[in-house]
Amino acid sequence: MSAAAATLAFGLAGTSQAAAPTLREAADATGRFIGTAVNDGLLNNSTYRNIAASEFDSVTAENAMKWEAVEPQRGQYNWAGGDRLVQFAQQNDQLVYGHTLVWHSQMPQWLQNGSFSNSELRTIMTDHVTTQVGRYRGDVQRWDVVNEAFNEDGSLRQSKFYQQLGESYIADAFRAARAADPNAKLFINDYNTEVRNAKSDGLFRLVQRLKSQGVPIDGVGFQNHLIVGNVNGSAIQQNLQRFADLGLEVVITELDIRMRTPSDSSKLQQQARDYRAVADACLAVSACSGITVWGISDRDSWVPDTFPGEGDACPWDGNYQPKPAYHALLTAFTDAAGDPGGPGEDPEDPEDPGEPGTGSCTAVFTVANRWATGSVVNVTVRTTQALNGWRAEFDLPSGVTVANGWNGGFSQSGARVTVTNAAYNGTVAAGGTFSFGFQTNGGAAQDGTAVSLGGQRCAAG
Ligand code: G2I
Repeated sequence: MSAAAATLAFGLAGTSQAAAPTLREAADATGRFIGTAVNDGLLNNSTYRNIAASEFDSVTAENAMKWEAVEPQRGQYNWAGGDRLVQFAQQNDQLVYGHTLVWHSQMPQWLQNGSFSNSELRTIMTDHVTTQVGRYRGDVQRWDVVNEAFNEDGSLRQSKFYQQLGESYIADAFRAARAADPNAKLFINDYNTEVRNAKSDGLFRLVQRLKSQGVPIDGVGFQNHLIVGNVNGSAIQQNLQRFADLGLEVVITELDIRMRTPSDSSKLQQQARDYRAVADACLAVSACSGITVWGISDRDSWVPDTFPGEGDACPWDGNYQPKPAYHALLTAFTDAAGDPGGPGEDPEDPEDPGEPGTGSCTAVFTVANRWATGSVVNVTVRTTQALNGWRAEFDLPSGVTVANGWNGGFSQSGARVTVTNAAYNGTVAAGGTFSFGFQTNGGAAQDGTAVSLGGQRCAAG
């Protein structure tokens, strides 16, 4: 267990007076980062500053590192806002996520309206990337090198760069960034790519092409500007996983979940469940290194300006009070850290469901039905090895118990449920599957819960 996890466990095991962990402590115990977009103009508001410093261990410039802010005149750079962010991060022991180098939006006028030959435009782009990444070499750990390159149908957006340079502008931007800071991780970032659809398929194919061409890309950012009541956690998890399976890091880069305003308690509760679903999706994918929320407070969010009548999308309300969404994020991390089969796992622990990705099994843990105080779950496990009797294990959320089960023998100790084969389904051929199901009391199970087989953690199937 890491020092942070030990601290967290100690904090939780204490009396009810023990201080709750902050988001960053809870995220740290899972090995993930929790970030926020930072609005440069608000850094002199002490409430804002305190929350940004104490609750987050990663910061992204909401606007200060965009091309129009950084290079307002050709070749003349203004680093004031970016430098303030880096200094803030260093004072508070935070990561910096650089946003963004090449984007069709928020380009300076000289670039937007200028006419350049193709080769001149390519040089302008690579010079900008080289200069900005070089400026923050060692200070910025991840960069959104290319932002929002896609149309909704999965084709490449007709930005100035694409129109003049074709798809190769993307590879050139990544190469320039790698040369300027070989240690920074380089991302492509987009919105409406959270689940599998035409746009994320286009992104997936592009990333495959870039990888096959040896272009230095390390990760994919998924913005997650979402709508309350319209969040499908397992679809998000599956989509993150398919990009992770290409050997890439994945990050939730700009999470907010908006609603029609005014809010009410049922919308706020639904929003909390939606935040939790996104966090759980990331936490279920080992290559998902962190989550950044796009703003701290509802009062500072970009949403109402862009979507009139909608808002209240952030984890803190307009008075900087934490909302149910905040507590949902916190609980997602603390539950994951406390789940020995989850991201905070301890491989030395004999009770641990095992290291992920051992390759001997895959499991699909599906919540088929849920209500306030219970759920119905189906689990299917595929094994690569022939089995003569089996034992499957998984953890339920705190307070949730198995009421009754089928196609297996069930026992529960604390959160841990152990299921052994029934008389009729213990023999499974190599490559074959077995299934069981159960009903819960005391709350619902979580879709995609990790399952182990004979002590080996199964990959999500
Ligand atoms: O639109 C939401 C986000 C989508 N993904 C990329 C992000 O970079 C983008 O962030 C938003 C910022 O949150 C806004 O604050 O990007 C907007 C611009 O596309 C930002 O808004 C702009 C305002 O529209 C401008 O009027 C303002 O001058 O911020 C500018 C700088 O303060």
